[in-house]
Amino acid sequence: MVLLDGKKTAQDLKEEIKATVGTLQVKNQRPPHLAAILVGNDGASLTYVGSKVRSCEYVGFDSTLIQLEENTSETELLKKIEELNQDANLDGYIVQLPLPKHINEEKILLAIDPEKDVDGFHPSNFGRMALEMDAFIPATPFGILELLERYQIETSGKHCVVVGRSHIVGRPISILLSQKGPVGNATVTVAHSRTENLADLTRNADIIVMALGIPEFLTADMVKEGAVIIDVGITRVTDTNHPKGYVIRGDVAFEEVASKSSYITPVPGGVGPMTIAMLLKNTLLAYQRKH
Ligand code: L34
Repeated sequence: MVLLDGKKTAQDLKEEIKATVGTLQVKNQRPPHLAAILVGNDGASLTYVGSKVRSCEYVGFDSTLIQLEENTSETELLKKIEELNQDANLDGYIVQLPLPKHINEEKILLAIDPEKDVDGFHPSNFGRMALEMDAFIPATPFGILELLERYQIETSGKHCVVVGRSHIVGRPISILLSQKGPVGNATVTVAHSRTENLADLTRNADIIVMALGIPEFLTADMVKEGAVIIDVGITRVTDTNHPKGYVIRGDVAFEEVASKSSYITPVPGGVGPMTIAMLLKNTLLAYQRKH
């Protein structure tokens, strides 16, 4: 079994991005600039956004964190988005999800200028991605492709089962893995909460992408010997023995599945750090498009 070390790969990527930013400095050009809007005080969102801001600083990007109160109105948020759309010194920005219930997520994502949509969540980017046109690819699926590529894992002709159909992970990764390209040409099955006989599907999979959000759902009996396991799940499970009061669990029962797999991502330290590195990559791409 080989561990797909997302933490290390993300660090390699950040070093590469940092080196590119260094060459801009030499040419007296301003660095790329990423902004993040966070509405409310969700603990996990604060961690993820904090990590995004710190990573920007590490690679030499400018970053702006816009923290808005939980009770911010949809109109106020739309106003902020319009400001960011107009800001010529900003290359890209994200609106961290989930948003509070009183805000219509679809309306917000539609308001983001697709040229600055480094999350790739705007329908224009999603559509372009699905049509194999130049587009921002959502950071989590993009990070999975990057991991598979750097570890030289063959996807062509392989049966890949994606468990989960969310707009930000399951759906886009299922499209991307089936497309032509260096990491692609897979035969993809999308499974979800209404799928019957899920274990029959996963037992036949060469590659399994778990993006369900149910801790330790995938067990050893559901996996073929030698399968590649990508765990996108990241749930905080209460644990009073731990100083933070919780532990992080993926969608995979790691110990038992790991011993049967050929490659597997850990949680934490797998797909999560890759998501952050690929957001930086998209921001650099947005910058390079303009320059
Ligand atoms: N707009 N909303 C928007 N864009 C995104 O790309 C995200 N996502 C998801 C949630 N909402 C979003 C993220 O950034 C999930 N996500 C994310 C980012 C980073 C990590 C996990 C999820 C991460 O760094 N995980 C660490 C552990 C962090 C911890 O201690 O909790 C890891 O090693 O997996």
